[in-house]
Amino acid sequence: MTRWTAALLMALALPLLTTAGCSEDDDAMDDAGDTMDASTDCDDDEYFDPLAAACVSRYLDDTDIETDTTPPRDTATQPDTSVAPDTAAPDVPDTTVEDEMVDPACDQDQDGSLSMDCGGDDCDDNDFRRAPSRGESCDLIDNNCNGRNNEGLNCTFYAHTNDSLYQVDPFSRSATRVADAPNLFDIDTHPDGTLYGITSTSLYFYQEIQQRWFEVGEFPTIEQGTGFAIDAEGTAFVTAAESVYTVDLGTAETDFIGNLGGDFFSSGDCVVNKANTLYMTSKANSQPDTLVLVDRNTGAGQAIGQIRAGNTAYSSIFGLTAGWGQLYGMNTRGELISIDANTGQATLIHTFNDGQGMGLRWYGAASTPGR
Ligand SMILES: [Ca+2]
Ligand SMILES: [Ca+2]
Ligand SMILES: [Ca+2]
Ligand SMILES: [Ca+2]
Repeated sequence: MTRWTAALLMALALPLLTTAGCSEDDDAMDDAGDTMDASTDCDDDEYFDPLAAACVSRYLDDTDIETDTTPPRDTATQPDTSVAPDTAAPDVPDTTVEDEMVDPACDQDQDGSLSMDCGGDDCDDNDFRRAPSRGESCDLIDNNCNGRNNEGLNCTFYAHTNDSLYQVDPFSRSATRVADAPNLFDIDTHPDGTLYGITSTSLYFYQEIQQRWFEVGEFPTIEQGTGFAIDAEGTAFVTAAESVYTVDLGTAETDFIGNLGGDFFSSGDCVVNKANTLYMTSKANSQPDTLVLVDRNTGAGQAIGQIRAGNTAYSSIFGLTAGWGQLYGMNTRGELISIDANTGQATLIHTFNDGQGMGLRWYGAASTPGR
């Protein structure tokens, strides 16, 4: 580069640099001057907006207000969530306070629910088995105080006539026919829920889904088997005339246990209750049915008492069943009775008719799986 060339370039560059620097400084100074001037000039209810380089009202206009209404929706949602726990929380301490300050006269059955007179919701303050906090169970009372009894529960056992299988509800006193029955003498329920039945010659089981009976096998040795019961371990017993047998539910093979002894003669049925005790009904000539305790190991019988209610004696009790801690009997006159297992004392619950004025001829009954 020659000295001349360098001098020329300097001459060209200097004005450019000077021009650029001078113009920026001038603008900045102008802006600063404008700002100071404008802010000074704004009214009291205005402020100076440097971006718009103008005075702007300090108050929101309509557009601003509309935009600002959006956030409250969030604010509205948030309080809701926080309110819920707040409302729930006071309930707990309130109850505790009530419990602590309960007047004994307001909870006479001491089930924790106050009587209606005291502003509580105990539908029966004289019965601790009834309170809104109770679960419903199969019996004659509305346990949970909702005005309905045994709702949502299956409170039935199976019973049969010579040709039909029924589900019997001893609480609502109803019998619903569910299937045919192959001339059964008696039935009972295995702890696994399977229903078995015997005829004079064979063992059957009931397939609930198909509503059909299937034969397991023929009895090789039993004659006149009339009573049939299955205990809590699944051992099946047959009472036949003066003898007691066990039956293999898989093959229908039988084993002789022993004779009943005395004057006992199987009149229709045997049953095993919740305590795994074996009972049967026995009939002597022209006598009412007697409840008999049977020794499961020897077959020996022991009389408990005649099955009667005062002067009324019950006979032809072909169905004995245990359910909900109670022994029931059913006979050929359509009668359903409850039986006291300690005395034989009976109470008539209901007489079922066949729809033509005659009693349903009950031939057998099965215990509930839970007894
Ligand atoms: Ca109470
Ligand atoms: Ca109560
Ligand atoms: Ca109820
Ligand atoms: Ca109930």
